[in-house]
Amino acid sequence: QVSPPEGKIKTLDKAGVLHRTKTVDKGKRLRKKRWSTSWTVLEGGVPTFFKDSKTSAAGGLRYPSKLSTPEYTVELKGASLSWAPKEKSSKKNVLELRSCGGSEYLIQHDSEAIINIWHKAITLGIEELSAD
Ligand code: I3S
Repeated sequence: QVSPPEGKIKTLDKAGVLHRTKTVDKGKRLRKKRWSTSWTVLEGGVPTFFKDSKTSAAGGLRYPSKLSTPEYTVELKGASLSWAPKEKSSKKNVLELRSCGGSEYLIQHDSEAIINIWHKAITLGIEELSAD
């Protein structure tokens, strides 16, 4: 069969400006929490965080006129996503993403509607990439 069966691809592609910070790097807790505000793309279940830039920070939800370079991607296979407990951040709407490689990231947006869509999209990505 040439084309994949209908409904096979469930991942939701998304892009937007998010606040994010890495809190644990391969099992090692990072001493200083530094939030970045940057363009984030989720494509084919792979999230890519772009470098913090004036363009993305000031651009709001508009597509940035000049994309900065990707900073890192996160492997969603075997990852888990949950709402971050209060002690992890004083901000609202914070998601905690844990990769199977032992790294942890916080992802935040002031809009509950927007963070809910990211929650759904990343959860679908994890399910899709971690299946069988
Ligand atoms: O959990 P923490 O360590 O209180 O996180 C806050 C600090 O990292 C702070 O940086 P300074 O230590 O340079 O002041 C950040 O600016 C805050 O955003 C961090 O807390 P929230 O609750 O916003 O994640």
